[in-house]
Amino acid sequence: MQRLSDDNLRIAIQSNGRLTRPTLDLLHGIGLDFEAHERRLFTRCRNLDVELLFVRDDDIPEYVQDRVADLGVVGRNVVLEQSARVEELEPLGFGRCTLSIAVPRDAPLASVEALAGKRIATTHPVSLRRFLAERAVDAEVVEIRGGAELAPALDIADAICDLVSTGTTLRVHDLVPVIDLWESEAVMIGHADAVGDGRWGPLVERLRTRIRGLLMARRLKYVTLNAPAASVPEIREILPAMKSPTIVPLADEGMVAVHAAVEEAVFWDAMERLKEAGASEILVLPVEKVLP
Ligand code: PRT
Ligand code: ZN
Repeated sequence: MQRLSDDNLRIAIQSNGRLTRPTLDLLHGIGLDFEAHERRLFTRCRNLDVELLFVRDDDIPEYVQDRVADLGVVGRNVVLEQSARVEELEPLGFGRCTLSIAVPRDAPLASVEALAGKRIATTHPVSLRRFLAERAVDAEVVEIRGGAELAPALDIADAICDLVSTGTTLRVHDLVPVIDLWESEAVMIGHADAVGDGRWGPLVERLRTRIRGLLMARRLKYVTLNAPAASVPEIREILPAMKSPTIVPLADEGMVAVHAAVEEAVFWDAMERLKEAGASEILVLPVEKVLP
């Protein structure tokens, strides 16, 4: 495949699949100004020296390894399965799934040892063989192209090894997961030469900082509240702020306003305890971007 030009950093992304929408949202979120046209191979960003290459996800690790693209966004599972020589730069928090071995509900195959001598159908033969070798289990790996969940019913295999996210596919086919091999999520990968000190290093670093800032912002809320100054020590304990909170005196004697960025996970519980500690007018605002 020919490069459009050497004037742009090239990022390979999935053209049409589960990762496409969250990947486009992420790239827009970090400030890349572009339009994604269906059935176009390339698109250029208007505001940065970046171009996007839209391809099948299976091609992305190899394209980055061969420097057809400098960076890529792809499931870690694809990188592992292809043993591609690329660097994993940033976990992206979407496309989460687990590679699991599953068996028919009534099969007594709940342990790794019980798989010895059995047939396991998978589209992830490299990962499965590696796992079985590590555990010294002698099972037959049946390589298939897709639809692993059908293999036991068709008597092609006794078990399957497939990606699971909600678990619905397994349930519908009366299968139960018994062993997890590893977890995966979408990751940004890069070619070592694009990441280092070379021509693109500074731009790659900027993009990575923005990604981290965007992902951190999604986990945070900005909380402002009013409280008696005497309650501040207790409030600081309840609000595990990113850094020290901002505390400003109010016109009312003995009252302060507290501003803090807080992890959303601690949220409702913390709000109720704040009220009990004397806080009032609690405002909770979304955080759009963070540059730590
Ligand atoms: O056309 P192209 O080759 O680009 O796409 P694709 O069809 O190969 O991939 P796609 O779009 O289906 O998935 C892209 C990536 O999404 C994968 O490489 C994973 O990193 C990630 N991902 C996350 C998943 C799943 N969750 C997932 N559940 N990929 C596939 N599945 C399949 C799984 O194989 C099984 O068939 O969904 C089914 C199970 O889903 P649940 O929700 O029923 O458990
Ligand atoms: Zn694919």
